Amino acid sequence: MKYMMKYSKYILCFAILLTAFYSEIKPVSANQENLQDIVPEMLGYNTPAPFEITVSAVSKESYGWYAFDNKTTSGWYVEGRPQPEGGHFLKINLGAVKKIDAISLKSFYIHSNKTGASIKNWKLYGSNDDQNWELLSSDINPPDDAKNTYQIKTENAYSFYRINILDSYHSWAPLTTIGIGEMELLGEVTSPEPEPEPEPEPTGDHTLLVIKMISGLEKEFDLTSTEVDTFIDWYNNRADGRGKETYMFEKDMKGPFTARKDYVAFSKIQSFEVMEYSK
Ligand SMILES: [Ca+2]
Repeated sequence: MKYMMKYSKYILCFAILLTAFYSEIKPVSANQENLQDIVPEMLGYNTPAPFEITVSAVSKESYGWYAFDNKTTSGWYVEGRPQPEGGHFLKINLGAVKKIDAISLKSFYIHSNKTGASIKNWKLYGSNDDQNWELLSSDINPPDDAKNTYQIKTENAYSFYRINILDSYHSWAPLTTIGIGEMELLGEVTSPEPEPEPEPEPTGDHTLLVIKMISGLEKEFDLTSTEVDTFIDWYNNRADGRGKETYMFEKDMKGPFTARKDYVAFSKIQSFEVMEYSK
C-alpha cells in the first residue's frame, strides 16, 4: 500500500506534465511551411506511376510533363493555336484522392522580356471522375518569371486536378500562346503511420529440459535457451570434475511461496534431453 501511494504520486506528476506538454501543441492549420509538392519529379507523361498527365495541345516538343520535371528551363508550351472551349488545359491524375491547399505557378518564358510570360488568366478545377469538375481557384498571374503561390480554399479532395490557361501576355486573339514552366500542387504531407513492431519469432524461444534420474524419475523444466545453455555448461564442467555437485533451478511460483528451488545432483542424473518448442 505504501508503495502504491508512492507510485500514485509519480503517476499524477507524470500526468500533469503530459497535460502541460500537450496543451502547448495546438492543431496547425495549413500554412506554407508544412506544405509540400505532392507531385514527384515527372520523367514522362505517366512516369512515375500512378501519376498521369494529359494536355489539350503541345507545340515544339514542349510536353505537358515538362511542367512537373522540376526544371525551370523546360515547360509545357502551346504556340499560336485556336483556343478550345474553356482554354488550353493541363490535367494531372494523381492516382489517389489528395487534398491540395495551394498551387504554385511559374511562367514558361517565351521571350526574355515581360511580354513573353505565358500565364495570364488561369482556372484550377478538381474532379474525382474526370467528368464533373469543381472550380477551385482562378486568378491573374503577374507578368514576371517568379514562382507565384496561390491558396486553394476548398475542403474537398480530388484525384484529378486540371488547370486551364485562358490567356498569356504573348497572345494575339483569336490564337493563344500559353505555357507553364513549373507547377506544384501543394498539400500537407503527413508522416506515415509507424509500422507496428513485428511479433517476435516464437520458434526455439522456449526449451523443455527433461532430466532422467537414476531412480527412474523424470524432471521437466520449462527454460529459455540461455538457461539451458547454463545448465549444459554446468553439466559439462561437472563431468570434467569442476563445479558444484548440485545444480539449482528456480521455478516460477503460483501460490503463497516466495520462491521455489529445485536441486539436481550430478551423480543422480542418468541422462537429459533438450527440446525446443514454439509457444
Ligand atoms: Ca519544367
